[in-house]
Amino acid sequence: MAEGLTLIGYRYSVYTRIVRVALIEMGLEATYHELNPFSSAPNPKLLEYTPFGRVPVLQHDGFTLTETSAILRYLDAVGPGLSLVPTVPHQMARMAQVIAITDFYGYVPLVRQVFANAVFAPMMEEPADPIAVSDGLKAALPVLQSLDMIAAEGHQLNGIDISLADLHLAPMISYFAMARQGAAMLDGFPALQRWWQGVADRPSLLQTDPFTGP
Ligand SMILES: N[C@@H](CCC(=O)N[C@@H](CS)C(=O)NCC(=O)O)C(=O)O
Repeated sequence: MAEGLTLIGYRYSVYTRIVRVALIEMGLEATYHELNPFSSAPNPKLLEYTPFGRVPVLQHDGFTLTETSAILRYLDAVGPGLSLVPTVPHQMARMAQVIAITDFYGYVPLVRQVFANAVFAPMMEEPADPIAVSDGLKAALPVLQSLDMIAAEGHQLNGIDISLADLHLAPMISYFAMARQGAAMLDGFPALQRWWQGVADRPSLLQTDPFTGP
C-alpha cells in the first residue's frame, strides 16, 4: 500500500475527480487538500506547486506530480492491485488514444463550454454563455464520434476490462451528460452510451460526485 499520498484538488474540478476515482478503484487513500484554481487572481498557494496554477497536484514522499494522466500512471505503479494499464498492444494503444482524445479534444467542449454554461453556472446562479454551449456541442460531436468508434470496436470502453481510459473519460462524460443537450447527443452514440450506462453507477463515480457525494 502506498502510504502518505496527498492530493491537492478542487471539489468541482473534473480532473481532480479523475484522480479521486482512480484512488478508489486502485484501493488507495490520500489526504485531501482543497484549493480553488479558478479564483480571479492566480492562487499563490497553487503556484508554489505548479506554475500552471491548475489542479490536481499529487504529493508522495517529497515527490510532487501534476498532469492527471501522469498521476494515474504513477498511482497505477505504486498501488497494491493489478495494473489498470493493459499489456495487449491494441488495448494499450487505444487506452492512450482515449486519454489523449479526452484531454486534447474533449475537456474544453464537454466540460468548460457545455457543462460549465448549461449546468454549473445556472446551478450557482452565475452568468452563463449560450454561445459557448452551442460552440461546445459542435466541438463535442467529433469527440463522441471517435469515442463511439472505439467503444464499438471493443478493445477499450467495452464495459468489461476497466483501464485508465475508463477512469479518465467517465468524469468528463458524467458532467457532459448532466446537460440536457449533452445527454441527448450521447443518445446518438449507442456504443459509447452503452459503455457509459455500464460505468455510471460504479461506486468510485457515485462517491466522487461533487453534487451528491460526501
Ligand atoms: N492538463 C492538466 C489539466 C488540469 C486542469 O485543467 N485543471 C482545471 C480544473 S478541472 C484547472 O485547474 N483549471 C484552472 C484554470 O483553468 O485556471 C491535467 O491533466 O491535470
